[in-house]
Amino acid sequence: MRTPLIAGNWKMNGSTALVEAFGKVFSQPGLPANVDVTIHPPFPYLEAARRAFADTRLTLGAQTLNPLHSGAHTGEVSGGMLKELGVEYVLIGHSERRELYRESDGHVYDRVLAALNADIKPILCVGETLEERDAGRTMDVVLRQVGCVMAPLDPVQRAQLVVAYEPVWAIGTGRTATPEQAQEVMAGIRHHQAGYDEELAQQLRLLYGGSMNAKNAAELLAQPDIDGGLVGGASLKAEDFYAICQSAG
Ligand code: G2H
Repeated sequence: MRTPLIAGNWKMNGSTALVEAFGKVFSQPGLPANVDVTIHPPFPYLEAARRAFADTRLTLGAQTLNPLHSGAHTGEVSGGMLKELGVEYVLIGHSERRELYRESDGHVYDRVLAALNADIKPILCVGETLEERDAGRTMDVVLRQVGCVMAPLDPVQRAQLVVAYEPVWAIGTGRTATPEQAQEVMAGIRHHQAGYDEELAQQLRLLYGGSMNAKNAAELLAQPDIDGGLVGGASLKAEDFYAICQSAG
């Protein structure tokens, strides 16, 4: 009943040639009918991606946005600008932004609201560090990160959100959470959301992220509470990413 979503997060990687390669590979038939796919290139490639993906099932995503509408904020990009380019999803609260750019839970919430106000679906990224996992604090951390965003939203807003669980220790390390570890946390997130609204909790799409690749995707995606993936390194090769999307059907 939940449509799987596979999101490719290019981070600060990519080129016009990579955009074109994705356009070509994804114009082949063979993608399962019930899978949504979004690519999150760096901002400068969004316009080229819009053109290259026009005849494919690929939709456009961004990696962040500024919470404000416009103004004197050199280097920043607003939700309205992304919407004008055709962006449908935006990553918010990725651990790299939380850590490297000091984005707090409050900043994350402001960005989620800005995305919703621009009619862009936020993909809220959450996850614990290895230290937090070893201290038995995984669920406390993850539910705090989800709860502080979800709680103030109304049901219409909550229905727009996607949540990506990305254990920080699995990001870009080649060390993937086991399907059981990922399932346990994601079932916990869904159970927590059911406390607000059972129906919305059943509709909420939960993605796994952290060294997902063409080899381990099928096993992760077979878990009952994993509805898709947020893929970094393995989204930089069109054929590998296509294979991941195929295993989501
Ligand atoms: C986690 C993920 C994509 P990777 O950051 O968001 O990256 O698949 O390289 O671990």
